[in-house]
Amino acid sequence: MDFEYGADQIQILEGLEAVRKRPGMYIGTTALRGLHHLVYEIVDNSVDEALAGVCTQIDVTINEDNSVTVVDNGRGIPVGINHKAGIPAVEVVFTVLHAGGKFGGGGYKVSGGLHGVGASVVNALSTYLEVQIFHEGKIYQQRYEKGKVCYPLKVVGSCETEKTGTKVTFLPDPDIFEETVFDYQMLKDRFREMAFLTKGVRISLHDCREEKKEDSFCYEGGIKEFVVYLNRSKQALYDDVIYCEGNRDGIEVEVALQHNDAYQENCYSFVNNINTPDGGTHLEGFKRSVTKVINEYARNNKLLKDNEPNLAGEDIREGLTAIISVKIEEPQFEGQTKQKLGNSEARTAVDSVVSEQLTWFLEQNPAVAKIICEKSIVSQRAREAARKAREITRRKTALDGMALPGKLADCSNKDPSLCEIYIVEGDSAGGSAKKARSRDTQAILPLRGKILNVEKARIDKIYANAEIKAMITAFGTGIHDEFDISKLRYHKIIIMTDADVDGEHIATLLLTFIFRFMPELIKQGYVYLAQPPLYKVEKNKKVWYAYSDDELNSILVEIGRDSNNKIQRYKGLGEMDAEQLWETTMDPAKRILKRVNYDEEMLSEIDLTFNTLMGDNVEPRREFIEANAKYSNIDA
Ligand code: TTJ
Repeated sequence: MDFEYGADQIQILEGLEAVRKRPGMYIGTTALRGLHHLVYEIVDNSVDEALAGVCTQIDVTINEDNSVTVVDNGRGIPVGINHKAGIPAVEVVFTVLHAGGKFGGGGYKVSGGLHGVGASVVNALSTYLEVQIFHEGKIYQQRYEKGKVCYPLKVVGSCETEKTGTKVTFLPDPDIFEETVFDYQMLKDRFREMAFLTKGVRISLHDCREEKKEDSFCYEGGIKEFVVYLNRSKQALYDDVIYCEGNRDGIEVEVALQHNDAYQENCYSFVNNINTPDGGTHLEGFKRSVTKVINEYARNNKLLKDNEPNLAGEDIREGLTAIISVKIEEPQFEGQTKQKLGNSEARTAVDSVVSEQLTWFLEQNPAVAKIICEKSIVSQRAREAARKAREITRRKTALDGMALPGKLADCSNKDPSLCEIYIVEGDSAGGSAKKARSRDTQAILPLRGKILNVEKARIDKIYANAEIKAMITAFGTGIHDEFDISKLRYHKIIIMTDADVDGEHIATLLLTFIFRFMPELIKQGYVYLAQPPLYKVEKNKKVWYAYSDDELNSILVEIGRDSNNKIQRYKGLGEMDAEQLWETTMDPAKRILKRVNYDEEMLSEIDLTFNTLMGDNVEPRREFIEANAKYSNIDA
């Protein structure tokens, strides 16, 4: 190495050594999520360049060896000597902790949260990292290994003089990361989101590994198009996406919103392009202004009479899809997971921009204003009706000491950790399950017919639904604010439906209900899907069950394909008698259960995904279940 290390460089190395010693302190985790953060960290630099208006294209490639290449057509990281450090600026970017990608100020640096730790952290955690800069007809290059400089920045070739940009390739160090294989879908989802949040930039993703894939995202409409995308499987209540934009005291505010005919509130907030699932001051400012402006409009236009109470925020936000995006120079994050914005000036900034521009929009678009007010008033009435209904149920349960639903065949054991409840589709399968079960620990709750889609029903109708009431009382935990996991009566909630499309649909609806009303049950791993067999094979009085086509084939190979084989394709649970149902699906010693799970950190993403999947499109929902129901024989 022909490079003399001075005191500055030694300090630098100690800095990066600290990153390798405690990677978790810098990127949160060395699991899959942390691995992907490396890519976001690098791409964020190019996005900053796009935000400055000097970069239009970002290409990300997952190479065959799982290294990643990011190329942009920005101005290029400066190659000149940084006088404070005495080395080229690009070297500072990759070797000095917290140097960030900014030189000469301006822009919004991301701090706190999980991003914004700087490219040097990526460098420190990579087996190697190579950077090329295209600048004034020359290609500059430098390589690092585990954060250490391999050679001083050098010119390795020439290019057209107009061409500018930066290219970075890095290979995450397997000594640091538990997982080094990138998940295409995870990157794709994030880049789509980034493209929505940075209007006009094109972000392309290429997978050069075994299964070749390619996606490209570019949205001229930015977050307006994001709202259209989120509402794509729903019916919008009006054509316009309402859009507000402005700058208050250096805080850039951008908001897009549109109501749909569903009842869920879908407000997603971002700070410096990073999702804040726990909201914070920006979201509070948004909610406050919307509530204020709509009430004012409704009063001024006599849509709300003088003697009627104000609309509550939740009434107005029923069926509302919104993106709230702020850019702030020094964001402060609060809360346990540091994902909640704390700066009070963000509250005022969003409130001011939205109040002004939403008021103006409503005045210009009275037809849209009327639709929003009327929808909110209907919601207000439904909420009032639901409150009354809930109060009645609460009083009843208090008096009756939790009257269990009549259809429930409860188990005799009272230790929840040993108890299971099977939620069974249909009365006939429910009957077989009741006969088959082990009475001591297995309870059966048969459900009749179609299950209510809680995404598509208003709250008063949900509380009035018999199947939903039965599940709530059987589980024992209560819901929402009153949810108490310590009251859970069964530590396994097992959804048992037919192994066909209808069965999967019903399972999805049940999962949706649990996810929306008692997410903790899924979070803590209490929810399972039963796996009934697809085939029964009989030969010479011996019986085999197959749970997949593959398994059927291997059984047939094993026992030989001949005319003595009798193969039965089960169309539903109802075709099995009690004994068969026990043997194949309910006997803890033999059955297979899939646990439904998602990890805490992915909650916000799943929430986004979940909403987009719960429209009328059946196919993606199934994918959701399959992707998230990890296959595990938990009894084995
Ligand atoms: C900063 O201001 C002066 C001109 O150059 C600006 C800059 O640093 N631009 C820039 C950095 N564009 N792209 C990057 C970048 C790209 C990648 C892939 C990785 C990193 C660390 C920076």
